[in-house]
Amino acid sequence: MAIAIALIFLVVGSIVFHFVSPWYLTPIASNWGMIDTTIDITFVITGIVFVLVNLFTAYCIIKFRHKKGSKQKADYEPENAKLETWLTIITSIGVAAMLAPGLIVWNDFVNPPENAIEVEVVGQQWHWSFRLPGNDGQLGNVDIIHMSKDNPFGIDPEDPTGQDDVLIGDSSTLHLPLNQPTKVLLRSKDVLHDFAVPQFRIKMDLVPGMITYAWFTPTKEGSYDILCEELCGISHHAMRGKVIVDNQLNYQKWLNDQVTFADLQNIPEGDPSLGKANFAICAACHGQNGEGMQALNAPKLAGQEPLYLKRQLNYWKEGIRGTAAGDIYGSTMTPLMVTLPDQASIENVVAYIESLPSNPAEKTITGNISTGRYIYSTCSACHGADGKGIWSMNAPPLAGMTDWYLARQLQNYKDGIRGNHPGDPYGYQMNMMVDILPDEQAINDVIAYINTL
Ligand code: HEC
Ligand code: HEC
Ligand SMILES: [Cu+2]
Repeated sequence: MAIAIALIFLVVGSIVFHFVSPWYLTPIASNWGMIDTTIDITFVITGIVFVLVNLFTAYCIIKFRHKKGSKQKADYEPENAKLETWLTIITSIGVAAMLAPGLIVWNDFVNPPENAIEVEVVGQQWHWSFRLPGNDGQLGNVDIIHMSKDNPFGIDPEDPTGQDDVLIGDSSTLHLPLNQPTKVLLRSKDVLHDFAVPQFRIKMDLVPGMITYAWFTPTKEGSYDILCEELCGISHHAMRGKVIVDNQLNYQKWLNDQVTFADLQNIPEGDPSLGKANFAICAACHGQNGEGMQALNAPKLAGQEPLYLKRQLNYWKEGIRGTAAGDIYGSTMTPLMVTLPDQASIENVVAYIESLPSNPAEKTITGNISTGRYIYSTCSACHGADGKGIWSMNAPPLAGMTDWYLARQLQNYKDGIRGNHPGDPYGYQMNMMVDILPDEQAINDVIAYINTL
């Protein structure tokens, strides 16, 4: 009897949960309403079967349960052609009703409309970048042999159709025009990833060595998260991007602000001799040789990865770093950006910093090295086992840099002072990673280990 009651509770509870649960599909923002309909049909059919089977079981338990003194015996009836025929027919109809709508949707899903625009989405551990075709409407050829720090997409420099390709490398944010059918071409640089935007109801794997695709029409303006829904390594959860759906006007405005492959190739290399003049001001805090000065809270810059330095300087320029409440040290850099008025001056000063000799900074932090080594096994996925940083992960070198500064940054990430700005997808990764550092002791331990590298 207890089992029968439990079954009835299970049925009633499940139905109530289904209708009042706060965890349901996110509001849809694309043309794929049919996918929701398919899910609803599956819910209804499996729901009816679930209710009937469980109530029938409960009914049998109650009706045929053992009663004291009764001589009731179960009939043995292994064959019942009539019942089996009916059950087979009903089950077949149920299964067909669940599969058929799915096949219809799938057929639409793999056949993008003629007027769909193409956008390339590139996945790598652990971020997203995007490429749009530019004025000629064609994406240039790509090949891994062309991939380098200056050409992260691997665009063939000889291919004229690639020159005007619009590249969105660093921001992890893609804009799309409202009501425009869009086909995303999916490419992975390393392992399996999966491009998913829950509000669009699309989801497709990225497979190294091939180009997969999906299509959708965004139907609501707004900002939506791009998730990687394939377990793709240690920081899979931090692989986030954004797609912002704009009206045509705002979309064009955004598009015009983006750089093309040709723009990037044409940025003149930084000139260290010009950068030296810019660096005179920086030296006041960061030291003559960019070795850092703890008294002024200014970290070592010599030996730091140039791409990372440029990104940080641009972050200060754009107010992405140094503007958070409580960022007393970061905010000292903000007014100095007037001394680097354009991209060329940033290139120059970074070229000069690159030319400076780099000696390991003085070590000021001690901690438990073996605990630190254990913690660092996670960090090494991005910063390298040797702590020298991995550029394709966008993670800067840590070994030999000023340790008190690294400790402060870890605290900043923990406090949300750094990495919380929507324009800072890499800092955001660190925001998620510092969760494995519960307290100051853990920070000191991991830095103490980094000091041994
Ligand atoms: C008034 C002192 C001061 C001057 C002058 C100064 N900085 Fe800084 N800089 C700082 C401080 C303090 C920090 C640490 C910010 C933090 O803790 O978030 C910093 C951080 C940086 C960082 C970040 C390093 C990292 O690893 O994240 C870079 C890059 C940098 N400065 C470059 C420069 C350049 C280039 C100049 C010259 C144009 C310059 N700074 C001038 C004080 C200064
Ligand atoms: C998912 C890859 C990833 C992992 C794992 C990771 N980091 Fe980072 N880390 C980054 C990236 C990317 C940046 C650069 C952020 C930026 O550009 O603003 C960074 C920046 C940092 C900085 C700031 C450096 C500076 O000069 O300001 C520190 C310190 C740091 N990481 C330490 C760690 C430690 C310690 C761990 C392990 C607990 C760790 N990271 C794990 C990707 C990672
Ligand atoms: Cu991924």
